[in-house]
Amino acid sequence: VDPDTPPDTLSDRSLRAVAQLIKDGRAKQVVVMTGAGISTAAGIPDFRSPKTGLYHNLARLNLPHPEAVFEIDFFRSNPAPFYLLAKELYPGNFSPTVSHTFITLLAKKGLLRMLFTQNIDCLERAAGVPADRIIEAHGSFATQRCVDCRTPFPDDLMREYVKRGEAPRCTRREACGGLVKPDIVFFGEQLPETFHSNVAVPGLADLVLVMGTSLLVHPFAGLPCRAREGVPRVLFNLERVGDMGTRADDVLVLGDCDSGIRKLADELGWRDELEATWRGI
Ligand code: CNA
Repeated sequence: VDPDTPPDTLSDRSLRAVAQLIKDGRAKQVVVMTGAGISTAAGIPDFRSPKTGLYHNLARLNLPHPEAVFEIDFFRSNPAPFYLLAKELYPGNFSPTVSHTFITLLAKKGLLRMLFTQNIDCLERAAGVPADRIIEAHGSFATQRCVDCRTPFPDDLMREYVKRGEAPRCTRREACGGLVKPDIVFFGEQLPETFHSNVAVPGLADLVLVMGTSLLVHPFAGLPCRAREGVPRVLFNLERVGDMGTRADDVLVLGDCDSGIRKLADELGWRDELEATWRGI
């Protein structure tokens, strides 16, 4: 979009204008879309950042290609690399960031319509975002089951296996013996039903916040496009991604997302509450 094109809804393409929209009560159905970039400050590497990303560091595991760690056929033949990674990423090892906490504040204030996350680290739940406001589009480590007979596997046992970096086997009475995998979506697997049943929700948003995602993985990457024309969409990311910035009401906040979120909190007058809530988690 021509930078001179005036926005339809915002007074200008700035965080101050976005904050004003919220303060005026004109943004009450906020839809948030997040990815690995909101958890890097918690110490969890993203996939694709050069040098620090997980894919870069998976080179040491001798995979045919880095994505193989999340491919179901590769997992069946060699689950060890995935479990090495699971040991590192398992919930409980990390704390939510300022960006996660901001989403909790939106929910507390009754402004969060829905959070769509690609993350599997469960940090949104840990930050206190209500479960019924979260769509974990790529599943999570919260539950697990046998890849063959689909029988769920107990959480406490799973935790022990993951701590040891070992792949558990199905313990169903009829001795299935299949590999157990957390309910995170691997390449080629269906997204959870809750994603499909809520996929139209971004069309109901009056404000969209996109944070810490490369918007490269479909169908998730298509969610921001579902916002109606004239609905402001704000990107908090290190780089410009997807079609963000192509609409007159898009605001690009390039840089680390915690800094961007703190700026928005400043504009809203929520900064002290944000920091206090974050410290209290
Ligand atoms: P990605 O493709 O690795 O992209 C991350 C994006 O975030 C990139 O555009 C980065 O520039 C940006 N970024 C990194 N750090 C910051 C930061 N501090 N502030 C702002 N922006 C930042 O990750 P996506 O989530 O887009 O890709 C989808 C995959 C990654 C999903 O299937 C996830 O399950 C998967 N993943 C999840 C986690 C997690 O749960 N924390 C970690 C790694 C990968």
